[in-house]
Amino acid sequence: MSKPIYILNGPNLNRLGTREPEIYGSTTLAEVEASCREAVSGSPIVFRQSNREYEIIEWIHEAIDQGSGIIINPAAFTFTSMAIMDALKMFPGPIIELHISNIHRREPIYHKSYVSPVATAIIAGLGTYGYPVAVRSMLDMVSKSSVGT
Ligand code: CA2
Repeated sequence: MSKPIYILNGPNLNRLGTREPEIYGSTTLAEVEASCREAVSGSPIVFRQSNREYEIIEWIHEAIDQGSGIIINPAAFTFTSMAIMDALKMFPGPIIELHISNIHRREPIYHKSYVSPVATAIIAGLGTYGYPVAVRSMLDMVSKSSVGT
C-alpha cells in the first residue's frame, strides 16, 4: 500500500456551503471530500478539518512520518501561523497550498501567506474544483518523488 496524501483543512471550513456562496460556492466539505476520493480512484487519502492550530500541526507531523504529499487549505491560519509554516518546512515531499477563492483578488490582509514560501505549488480561485485538481496534480508529483513509496 502506498503512503496516503494528506488533505488538511483549517478553521471554519467545516461550515463550507452554508454562507458566502458568492465567494466559496455551495458545495459542502463532505462533498469536497467525496470529489477528492473520486479523483484518486482508490489511492489512499487522509482528509481532515480542524478549527485548532495545534491539531493541524499534529497532522502535519503525522504526514511527515506517514504521508506522501500534503494538500493544505490553512484558511485564516494562512495569514497568521508561523507554527504551521515551520511544521510544513519539515515535510520532505510535495506540498500544495490550496484556496477556494483567489486570495490575491481580495483585501490586502489576505495577500501575505506564511505557507506559500514553503509550498511546492499554489492553487487559488478555482472554487472547490481546486481540490480534485490538486489531488490529481499531487498524484502525479508523488509518483515522481521518492517520498511517495
Ligand atoms: O479561499 C479559501 O479557501 C480560504 O482559505 C478560505 C478562508 C479565508 O480566510 C482565506 O482567505 C481563503 C476562510 C474560510 C471560511 O470558511 C467558510 C465557512 C463557511 C462558508 C464559507 C467559508
